[in-house]
Amino acid sequence: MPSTTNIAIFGESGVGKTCFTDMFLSGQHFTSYDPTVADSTQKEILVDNTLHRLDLMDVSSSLSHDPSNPIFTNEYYLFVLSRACGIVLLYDITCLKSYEDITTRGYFHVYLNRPHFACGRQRLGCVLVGTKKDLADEENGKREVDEDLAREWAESQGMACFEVDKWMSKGIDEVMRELVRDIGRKKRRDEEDNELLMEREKASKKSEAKKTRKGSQQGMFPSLGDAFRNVLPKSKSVS
Ligand SMILES: Nc1nc2c(ncn2[C@@H]2O[C@H](COP(=O)(O)OP(=O)(O)OP(=O)(O)O)[C@@H](O)[C@H]2O)c(=O)[nH]1
Ligand SMILES: [Mg+2]
Repeated sequence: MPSTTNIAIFGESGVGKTCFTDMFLSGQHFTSYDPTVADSTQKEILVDNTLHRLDLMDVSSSLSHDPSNPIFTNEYYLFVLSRACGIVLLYDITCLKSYEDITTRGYFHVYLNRPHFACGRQRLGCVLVGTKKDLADEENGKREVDEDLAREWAESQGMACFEVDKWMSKGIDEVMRELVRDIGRKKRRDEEDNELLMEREKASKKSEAKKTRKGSQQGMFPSLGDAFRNVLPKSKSVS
């Protein structure tokens, strides 16, 4: 049985987090949602011949709350971050503000809360996803976020980006597959960093031990000269 990977879905209020989550979990977006069909937050998905079980947390709160009482510091948000290995950053293609919020404040606060990441992780898997592609594709479409703008930002942060709508079951599955791959990459980078850190610690302990051995070979009181210099009376200066 595959182990469970927790995924958080972040985004402004109304961008389509619940529709996205429900389409992935049950193949239906919530306007036709039947709670008796999909009562689980988990789904198994095949990624590069390996089965993964994903548990989705639909974080249904606005990112633009009062800054004096930001969601990012509330207990629920920290709880979500302490469980998640991957994050879907959602914005609405027809709402520039939702894009700006998630790619600046939203993303920034995720990284500000690094100490709360799951299992001491330094990196989380991430994907950027624009929703409501159907509205942008319509004649006289309502697109406010240029696809290239989103792609450039995502590339600059080392993540993939997608555009979907709430009917795109396969497209949403593909988003989640890419996220699983990114989680794997980030995990490997964390492990490499940890190995490097351990090697450095080992090397510095070794060189400390070498110094101590050298000191004891030079004599018991190698720094007595300095100590005496401070104790001995200074020669009087001739005025
Ligand atoms: N046309 C279109 N409408 C969408 C799409 N995704 C979501 N919507 C609509 O956008 C509205 C908000 O969708 P939700 O999934 O409830 O958004 P949310 O992010 O969960 O909202 P909160 O829970 O309030 O934060 C609903 O009326 C959806 O039907 C989409 O891809 N295309
Ligand atoms: Mg919702």
